[in-house]
Amino acid sequence: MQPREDFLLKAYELGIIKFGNFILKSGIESPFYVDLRPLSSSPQLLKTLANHLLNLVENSPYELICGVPYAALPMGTTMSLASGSPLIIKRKENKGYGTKRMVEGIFQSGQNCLLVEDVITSGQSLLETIAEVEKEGLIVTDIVVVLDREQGGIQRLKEKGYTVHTLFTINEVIELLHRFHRLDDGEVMRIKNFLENPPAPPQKKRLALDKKKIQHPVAKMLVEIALKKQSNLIVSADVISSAELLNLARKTGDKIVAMKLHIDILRDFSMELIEELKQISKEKDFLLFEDRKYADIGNTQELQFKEGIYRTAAWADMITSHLIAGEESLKVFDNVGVVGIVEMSSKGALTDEYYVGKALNAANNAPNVMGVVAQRKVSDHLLLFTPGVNFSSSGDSKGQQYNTPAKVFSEYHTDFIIVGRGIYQSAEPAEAAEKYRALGWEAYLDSLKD
Ligand code: S5P
Repeated sequence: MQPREDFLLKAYELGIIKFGNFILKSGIESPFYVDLRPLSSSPQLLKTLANHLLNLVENSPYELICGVPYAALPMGTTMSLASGSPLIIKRKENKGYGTKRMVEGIFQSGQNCLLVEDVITSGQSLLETIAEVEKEGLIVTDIVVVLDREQGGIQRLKEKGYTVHTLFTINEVIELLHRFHRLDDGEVMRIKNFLENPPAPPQKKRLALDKKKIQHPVAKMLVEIALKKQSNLIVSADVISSAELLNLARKTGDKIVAMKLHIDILRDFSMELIEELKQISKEKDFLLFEDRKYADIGNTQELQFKEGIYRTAAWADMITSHLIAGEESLKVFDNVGVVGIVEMSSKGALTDEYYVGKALNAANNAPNVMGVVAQRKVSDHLLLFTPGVNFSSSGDSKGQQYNTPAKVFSEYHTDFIIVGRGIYQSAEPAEAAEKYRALGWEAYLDSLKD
């Protein structure tokens, strides 16, 4: 018996592959289930596996090793111990607590990092990990995988130019187990049939917005409007006169879920304007979102929110606030949905990984926070608002940086795009808003397919 075969049979005895009927994460019913985590219970087998994997990549140019969390973490560690190549750790998610980066360990940009994965199916989680690792300036050329379920993942990675080394394919595992009498003919037939004609995953019936564990009543209202209008669009009405503002509200109101305001940039603010705006927002069904970006101690924020000439508390459905003063200071924003500024779109913004983690922590702890402004997916239950969206420009001369709706939906998994100049500076704001709504919604639906 070859050493690989011996390893596989021993691993099988540990329970890394089970046969029967299993519902996979995708909703597909599968006749087998693979879980390599029990391997860690046999240090000897884990060492053997690490040596097999290291043999597969002996000619690869890596300097660092990274296991895709969680199952491949012990494998990566064992490979690191056996080979002497340093390990780096990619966090599964930035949960917001603590101050940790997405990739931990000592490394330099430009170093080549070998990724280790236990099982590859569609390749999606590997692609996400690769993106995170590359974002740190590391180079990924080679990936080593213990088991390929032969469902297109390898192909997807190869198309993107990565070299994938696999220890076993699922067909090979089935054949081996059959040859060594661990599987009978009937079971082999059933499994091969499944592998040759993989069933389509059940249709995703619910939209991502729908699925968010949304608690805040204003967030619920916003999502309801979004689903009704098929729109993820918030127009940023950064105009300086009441006439322009009302005009924009009338022209774009049908297409948007909310109108974002900087009420203090108006030259002719009045409470009458607010009354008219409220009227239009009711007729056209959108929320009023004051982008005040509060950043002070609670007492001052309360005065700024409730007093002064703008009396924001009297009319805004949503407001933005920095989180820099800490969660206690957010309590003053009652009867309104707070959107916390976690990460800014402008070049050189000081909202680095460290800040994002702390800000998210404060956002998570404040019950009146319904969402955050950021340039990436940061939370499962807070809505994500992404400004810096424009089809036709890559930025301005004052530090703003733009992305397209397709990019922010597919890469950041944003919930709402915020578009300012792309709409209000257009010759036809109504048409521009419709374009951002329609293409934005399409990009959003597309982003749910993966
Ligand atoms: O990080 C941020 C946060 C916000 S709220 N970057 C931003 O651009 N914004 C706001 O979004 C900004 O204040 C402006 O009102 C809008 C973007 O406008 P645009 O004209 O650049 O699309």
